[in-house]
Amino acid sequence: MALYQATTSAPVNIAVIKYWGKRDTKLILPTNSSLSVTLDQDDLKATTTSQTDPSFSKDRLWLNGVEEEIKPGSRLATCFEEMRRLRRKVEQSQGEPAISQWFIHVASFNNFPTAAGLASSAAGFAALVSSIAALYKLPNSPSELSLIARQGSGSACRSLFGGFVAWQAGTATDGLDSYAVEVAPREHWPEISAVICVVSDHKKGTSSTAGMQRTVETSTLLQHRIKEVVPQRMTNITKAIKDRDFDTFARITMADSNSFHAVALDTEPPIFYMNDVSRAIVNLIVEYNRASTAAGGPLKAAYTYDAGPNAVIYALKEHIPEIVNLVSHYFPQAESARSPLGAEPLPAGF
Ligand code: 2P0
Repeated sequence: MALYQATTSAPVNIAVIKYWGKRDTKLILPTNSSLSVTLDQDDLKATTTSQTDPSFSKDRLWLNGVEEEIKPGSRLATCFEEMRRLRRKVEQSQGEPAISQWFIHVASFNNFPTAAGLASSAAGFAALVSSIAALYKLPNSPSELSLIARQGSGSACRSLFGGFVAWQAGTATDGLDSYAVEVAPREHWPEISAVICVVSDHKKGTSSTAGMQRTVETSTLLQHRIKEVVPQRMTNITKAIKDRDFDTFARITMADSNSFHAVALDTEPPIFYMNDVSRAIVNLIVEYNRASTAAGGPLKAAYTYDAGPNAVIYALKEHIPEIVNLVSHYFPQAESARSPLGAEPLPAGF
């Protein structure tokens, strides 16, 4: 029985303004700000338990029951070090017991449907940091903890919050102004939902970490995206979220997905994350929206794609059944895992 133990979980987030490119690869400082929506369904999260005890002989980590090596100087080692640094501050200023000198054991599980093909690093590093923060009873805010999760994996800093979250790129070379902030809590816009269309559950060909660095080194289009495109979109989508304006939210979301995949294509050698099925889903959503707007209605759905072929479709809850029927009709082989952002269970038979 360990002296200290804590368990917390962290959700998956899907960016609508994409993070793609680092200005500092060690500190994980991005070339542009990004913004995500948190998938707060119960079965899309990482749950992590940390323990510390004087009898432990080294830091250890298990992912879904399999032990991972914590290499010196690695992102994992940095997260452990940074959390100890925060604990030492509390020990020194408030006379708390000096447990930061003991080793830590961490066990993390993610319960994503394996076919969902969702990146696990964001939820994983966020859960790691929040569980050690709970273990150490740290007084730090989620934004302060996001500075550490960011050093595990950039997108992880956004999973310290639920709801709508911005990662402010910052300009400082020490990274102290590069952290996540809440744009709006989940309850602000409960009608928004996501449908995850699993196009392929194979591991992606080019990792995000390697791919984005190649883009930074070789893409001229990225400079335009960083300087001209993203800052305006961050402002406009933040306003759309605050106003619950789905039409603007959808336009910007789709435009930014297109822009991210365009800079991937503008990389040398080019990176293709979307495939023919991904592109067919884009066309389906474009036609679905066109039919609505032609009849004087609003945009009803927004697609977005990360570093892989799977589609995430954001829509208001009232349109979700229609969208699921549409996708299932045109892609009868596809397994569409509906993910209402609320707590509804996955419906059977999708
Ligand atoms: C995002 N992605 O904003 C973008 C969109 C993929 C496409 O964040 O090197 O796994 O660990 O900081 O966070 C994937 O990048 O990369 C990512 P590292 P990460 O969600």
